Amino acid sequence: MFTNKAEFKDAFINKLQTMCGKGLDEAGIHDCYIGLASLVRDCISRNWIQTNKQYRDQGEKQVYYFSIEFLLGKLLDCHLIHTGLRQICREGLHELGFDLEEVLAEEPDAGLGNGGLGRLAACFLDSMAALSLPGHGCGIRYRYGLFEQKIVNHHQVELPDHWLRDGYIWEFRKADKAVEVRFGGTVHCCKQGNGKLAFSQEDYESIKAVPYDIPVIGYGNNTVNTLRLWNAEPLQVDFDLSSFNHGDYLKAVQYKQAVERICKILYPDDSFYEGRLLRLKQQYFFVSAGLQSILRRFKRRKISIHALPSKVAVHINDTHPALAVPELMRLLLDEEGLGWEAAWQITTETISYTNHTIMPEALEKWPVEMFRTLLPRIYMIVEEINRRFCEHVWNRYADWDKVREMSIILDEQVHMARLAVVGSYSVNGVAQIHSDILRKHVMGSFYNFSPHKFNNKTNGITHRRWLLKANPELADLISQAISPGWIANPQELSNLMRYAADSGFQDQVAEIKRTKKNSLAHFITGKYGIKINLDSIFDIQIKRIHSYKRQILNALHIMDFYHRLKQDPDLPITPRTFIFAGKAAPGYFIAKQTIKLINRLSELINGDKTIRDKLKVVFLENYSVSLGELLFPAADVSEQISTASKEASGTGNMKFMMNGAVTVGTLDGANVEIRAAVGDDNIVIFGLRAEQVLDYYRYGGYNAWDIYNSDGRVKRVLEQLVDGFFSGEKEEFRLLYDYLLLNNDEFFVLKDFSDYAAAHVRLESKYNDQREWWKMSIANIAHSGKFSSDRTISEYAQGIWSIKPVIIP
Ligand code: 26W
Repeated sequence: MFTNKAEFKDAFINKLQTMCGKGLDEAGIHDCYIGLASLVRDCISRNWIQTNKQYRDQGEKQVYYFSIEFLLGKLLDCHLIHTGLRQICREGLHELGFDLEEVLAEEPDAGLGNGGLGRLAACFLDSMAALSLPGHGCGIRYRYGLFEQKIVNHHQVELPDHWLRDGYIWEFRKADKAVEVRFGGTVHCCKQGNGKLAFSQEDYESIKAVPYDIPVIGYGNNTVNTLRLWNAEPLQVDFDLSSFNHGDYLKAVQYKQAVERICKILYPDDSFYEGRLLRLKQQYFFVSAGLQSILRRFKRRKISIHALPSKVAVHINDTHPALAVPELMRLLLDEEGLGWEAAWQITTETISYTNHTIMPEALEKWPVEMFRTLLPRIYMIVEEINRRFCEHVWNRYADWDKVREMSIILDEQVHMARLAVVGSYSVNGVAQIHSDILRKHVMGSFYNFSPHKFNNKTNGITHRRWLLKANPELADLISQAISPGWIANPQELSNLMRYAADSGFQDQVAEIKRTKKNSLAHFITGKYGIKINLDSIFDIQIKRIHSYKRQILNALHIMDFYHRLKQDPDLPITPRTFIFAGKAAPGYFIAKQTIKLINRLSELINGDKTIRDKLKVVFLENYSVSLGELLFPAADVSEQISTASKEASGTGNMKFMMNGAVTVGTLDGANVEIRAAVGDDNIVIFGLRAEQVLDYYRYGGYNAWDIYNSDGRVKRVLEQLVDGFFSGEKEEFRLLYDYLLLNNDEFFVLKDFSDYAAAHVRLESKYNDQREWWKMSIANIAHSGKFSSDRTISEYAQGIWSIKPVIIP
């Protein structure tokens, strides 16, 4: 341990020797990263052990957050902030001739997630540790994270993300805590002496699940929780290859490869369900391993298994870990020897479930045949869960249509959301409007059947990463103004409202925004050679590329904006820089065409000398947590323009708000609550409301051609997709054109266009009154406390999990 700069420098030099075998003069920047990170590791190791011991000794209830994704990003800087070591390290490194920022850049981004759901899981871990709550993550150690995106000739190209190439300093392999996971084979049933049936699986394929633990470090306390990621390995690692005859040798190698495939890649789809066998394997693999290790630890305490729900909560992040329901049943029935009723009671008092999407194409439905072949015993249990559940439904309604509507197994498919709802004691949505839609529409019959299960937990983000780390200048200014109490209690940010109209304070906020815009502009110019006007409005849309998120609406509006400028080069407009970033699922054609459209637009406009610095369009490659940390603080305007009812919550909207950007958005997801928090004057809302959208879907009455024929601006920009406007190639964006018009514009892009354009006019006039603008900006920061994930996690802890803080001495 070190407590001052001199001690730090000694310890650091020592680490370079022991970890890298190098003296100070030979050490490169990566050596410095390894040296610094392993020093931090040493510093927290005592607390990690102490935390586990305290949890064991005190025996309070703990929660396990099961998620197929954890989008962690870089960790070292957060660890330095949380442990309070940052200043000492920064200065110490400086005196040794190194720059902390450069050292931090050496860390690979742990990109083990697609987007919202995975990043939420990471924010939740951070908040649990900060609030001293006994809560841990359980997931998969993917060899390859989400693909790296490059833009080549305007197109997205995917490259593998080999994030583990140089090793990962934060993971600890725990070989002694491995468990066995079984796939396939057949189930045998025999009657025991006591008359009970016993089930055993035979001729199965066995796999070893080895945990890799990553410490999750609390802010300003001694808590170090654990994120446990499972790796799949062959059961007999050290089989002697030479002892196999030729056939067996091949078999052995094939077995090894098949096992290693399980954890090889993160599936890059975040809204289209595809019934892939390997994905089902991944799901069962980590769920089974996670539950086995929880039960093993629980049983060491020698208390009745019936007490499980009072000591353990298992939360499933969407339906990907929903096999937790039948797997916990299996362990209780087959391994613990409980009867069905007792096992069911324990299971349904232990598991809770969050839904993250209402998009029908995202709902997981596994083919029965595949499910039964891969997981024969689990399938039997699901059948029995369903048989009993359908009986209840029948007894209540005596209506076959109701039974069909709610059956977990239907038309040769296993409906995972239904399994999750039936097997959980709590079901929540992630923003008020989303929870309302679940209750009223998507899960209406389940809500009517068991209304007590349903609740809302509006998402949040960790203000430690998204403000303290990403924008230390703003964080310092806030602390000077209202004292640093907001860091422990983010709701105190509301005290900033006292300064919203203070011109001196406004100037300071504006100055910081300019600094952050400047850093981003430098990055863009350095990487893409595009010159950026710092006096322009930085208008940013960063998220996965998806039709419902409507990047196309943004692009069409920019085309219209460009047209107006071309018509009248002296048009009195405030200059704009439109920035996009986001990945498309590799097989998602429309999303990839959208990326191409934006990149074509960028090339055309940025290369147009007549436009000069009035308009720029930038598509940044490879959106990631780290890139987000550069972008959110630099935004003036936050684009949150999904078709109302489609975005469950959104969390980027919160990151922008916390950094003082003003939202232009629809009344969708958490935008609704952002508006309620900041008030109508501090947000720009446009477009159809959710109920209108849902009514159109149900009753019809919308015709995209009507808009096309009546709105000249809409018609012109659509025509430009197919008239050679971009490159002379006429039909270049025919498929986008057809997609919008022939599908009757399923996400109401045309319908919302004119209102969106009007919203941008309102936005511009607000921006032009700079005093008013900075007042709005400050109001957004001041009201962002509600969207800290500390608030969200406190609500989960009290309202769902019933867990309390455990203070680590
Ligand atoms: C089976 C394919 C698949 C994979 C991932 C379907 C659906 C998903 C996720 C549930 C998609 C997702 O990330 N949803 C987002 O969750 C965020 C956190 O709650 C919300 O803020 C976003 O609105 C929601 O789209």
